[in-house]
Amino acid sequence: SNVRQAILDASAAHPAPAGVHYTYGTAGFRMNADLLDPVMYRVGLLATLRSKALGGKVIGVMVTASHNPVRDNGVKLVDPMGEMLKQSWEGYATQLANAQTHEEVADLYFSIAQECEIDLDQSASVVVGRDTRPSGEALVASLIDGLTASGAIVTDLGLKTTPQLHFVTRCLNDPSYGTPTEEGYYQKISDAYKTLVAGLEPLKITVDCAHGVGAPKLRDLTTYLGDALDVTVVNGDVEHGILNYHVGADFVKVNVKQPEGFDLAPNGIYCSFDGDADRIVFYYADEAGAFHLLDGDRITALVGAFIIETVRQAGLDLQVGVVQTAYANGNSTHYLRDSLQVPVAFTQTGVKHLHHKAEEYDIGVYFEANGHGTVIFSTAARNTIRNATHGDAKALHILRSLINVINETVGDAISDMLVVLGVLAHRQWALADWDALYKDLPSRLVKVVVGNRHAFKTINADTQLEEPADLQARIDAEVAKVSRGRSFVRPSGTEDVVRVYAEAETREECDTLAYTVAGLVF
Ligand code: 16G
Ligand code: ZN
Repeated sequence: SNVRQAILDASAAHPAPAGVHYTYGTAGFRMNADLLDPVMYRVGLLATLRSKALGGKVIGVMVTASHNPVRDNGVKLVDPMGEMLKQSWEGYATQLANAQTHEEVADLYFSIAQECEIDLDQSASVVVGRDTRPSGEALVASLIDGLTASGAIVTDLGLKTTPQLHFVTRCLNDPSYGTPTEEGYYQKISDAYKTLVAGLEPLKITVDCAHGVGAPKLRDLTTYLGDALDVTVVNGDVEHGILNYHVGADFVKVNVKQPEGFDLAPNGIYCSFDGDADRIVFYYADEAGAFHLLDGDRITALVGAFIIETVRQAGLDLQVGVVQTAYANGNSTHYLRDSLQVPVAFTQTGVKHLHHKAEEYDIGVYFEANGHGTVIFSTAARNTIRNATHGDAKALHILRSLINVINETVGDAISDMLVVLGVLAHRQWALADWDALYKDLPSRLVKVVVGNRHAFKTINADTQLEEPADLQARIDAEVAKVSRGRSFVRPSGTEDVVRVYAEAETREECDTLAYTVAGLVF
């Protein structure tokens, strides 16, 4: 057919390197940018198929490698409501990426269509965004080659944060969510923030943008926010190849220290985004100059507690629940469950798992410890909040504005920043007050390089190992030796390592546990 010939012809310009195996994992495809050209072309073909499979709904494609170094890049697909690509399609992505010849690429295009009973005459529509990586433009061009060869209507949005791309994708398919443009995004969340904090003292924040796309986008947002918030953007050099270098949310969370590039004034409000602005962590220095990190667990505690209280004040009968992963500090779970009496569920690591679980509540709050997360409202909850006629007017006002500050499609550093600041403004809290909600148990995360990380199989939301046999029993024996001990081992989904996590009552016990378990794994 003509389409087959077009796919073959265009594929010839995107030859695959020999001996590289590609995997569509939790973060899509992600690796050294030099290896990604053929992958981009083929992802273009798959995005067309995905759109056709869903009756022509708009699919999103984001080109980014998030917090990875600037030499890397990556790509992931976004389903119509702004959620991650349906899991059963990840296998097709991997198959296409690993096809050895152009013939095989074309064959797969048609065999996937057949397997999924896709009407190839159906139109297809795809929106594309990218972060600031220098490799991004050429990779997007290759992606568009694939989209064009397979006949999709393409909208190239250029530079976007990952959450902006999710937002626009959602709005294109669901106009009730907002106007499907970057301006529509700024307008919606800035209007909502202004309403949320109306009459309160405006806050001041300094934001480390990891030398990434968050910098220009946050500057754009500030023009919409006016006097409602005083924002200083730092680490916004997107020109010199220093993306994520000693800066950004991942650097701060992993090293538990401030990013380079600026000083912390005592008791100021600071936060760091990651390279594509879908993660955020907060921090401050106290009077003595000591650094205090407020990570995703703290955001869960702050936002979860505030929402629960406000729902109760509003007199609404809505179930608020929290979702965490095994990496959540034990004392954050303790605080949520025992002090706040909130149901806490656990899932495997990876946003799609948390998001899915959060959908089981009327209002679901989820943040990974690394700072990726959001709050989602069921349709029923949304209607209840919108239509309530009795109940405390102020509490209802807060909930109605909060819904629109939140980007429900995915964790969003810009939107999460406003949510946190909105809560702090209402509580009239400094970061030290937030920090005082509970005290973290000492914890340690260790990477272990092993022969074959796929030999490690986890169960019970990553908290236990099923394989290698016997290893879990030996870990349990070590955990039993320390007070309030907890430790688990899981293979990384993004690096060729096994991760060991440990926590315990004291720093010494925690470190002993971490290194002993790492020794068992090695
Ligand atoms: C990916 C996940 C993130 C998770 C991380 C774990 C998404 C969008 N991102 O970045 O949620 O925390 O992987 O990495 O799902 P690891 O498997 O290397 O520990
Ligand atoms: Zn990211």
